Amino acid sequence: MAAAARRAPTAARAASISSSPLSFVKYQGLGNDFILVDNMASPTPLLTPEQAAALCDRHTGVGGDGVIFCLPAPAGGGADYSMRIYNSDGSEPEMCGNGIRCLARFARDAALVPPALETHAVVTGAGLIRPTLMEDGMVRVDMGPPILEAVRVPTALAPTRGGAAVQAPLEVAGATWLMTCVSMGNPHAVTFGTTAANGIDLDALDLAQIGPLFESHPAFPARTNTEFVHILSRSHVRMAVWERGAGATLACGTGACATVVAGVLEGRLDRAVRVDLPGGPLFIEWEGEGDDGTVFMTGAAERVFAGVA
Ligand code: ZDP
Repeated sequence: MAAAARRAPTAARAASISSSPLSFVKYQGLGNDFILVDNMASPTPLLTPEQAAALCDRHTGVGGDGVIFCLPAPAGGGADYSMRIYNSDGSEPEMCGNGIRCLARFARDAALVPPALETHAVVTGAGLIRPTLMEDGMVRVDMGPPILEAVRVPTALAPTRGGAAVQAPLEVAGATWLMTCVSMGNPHAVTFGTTAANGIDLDALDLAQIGPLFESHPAFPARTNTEFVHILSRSHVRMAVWERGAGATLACGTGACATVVAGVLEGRLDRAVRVDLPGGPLFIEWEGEGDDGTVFMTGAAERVFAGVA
């Protein structure tokens, strides 16, 4: 499967996005928006990373935070389909939480799976992930357990607890931030701020200025998604995200999962938490009592429009 978020070549803003007409459907989950492509006839994405980046451009393309391809599952593995995604800069992440909710809706809407199938088994760069289409239109996803071992996140920050980097200090923009590093298949660095207090004043945070300093910090060899969190209670937080390869987005599903895992590890949060993102709420539950429980994410996913590029 895909290598971890390969750095994309500079996206060519091509006048023509592909040589032959490409049908797509636009979906969004909490304002995290994606261009979905039925790629079931081929194991290779129908677009190059450069073409995907051009489609994602909000001025000269369709507009989106990424392009998601619904590809055939490997034969004999029992999965229903595979997911690959390119970020809006053309880099390829392993997983995408909001995206997989959109993909499950797309697979049903486009009749790529039997209509009665509620839980889909999806092959991703982070292994087999299982979204369930709920009767109320929400999608609940079994995201699997988090990866906490610092070298596997990956982060070069020195582990502070077992193999994990929990409240590990990191110098950025003249301040010492306390970072907890979690992989949900893709890398996340979660911070509740520079002290043990109740998190960050998100209204005062200059995300566009500070986000890239975390994303490309040498402490994160595969770059990182960064979550900035304000605590409202042990079961309710606000979170802002700077995404690897996509910048400030309205929501990040894997980031919301990573935030709750980090909050539990730091002793700040319970294991069932509402995460308010700029685009709306996600509901996260970390099962069990130890570090190896599965994370469940529940949230919306909606079809916006279909088109041909
Ligand atoms: O890891 C990355 O490079 C992310 N930008 C991938 C996208 C994550 C996403 N926002 C999510 O919801 O998990 C789609």
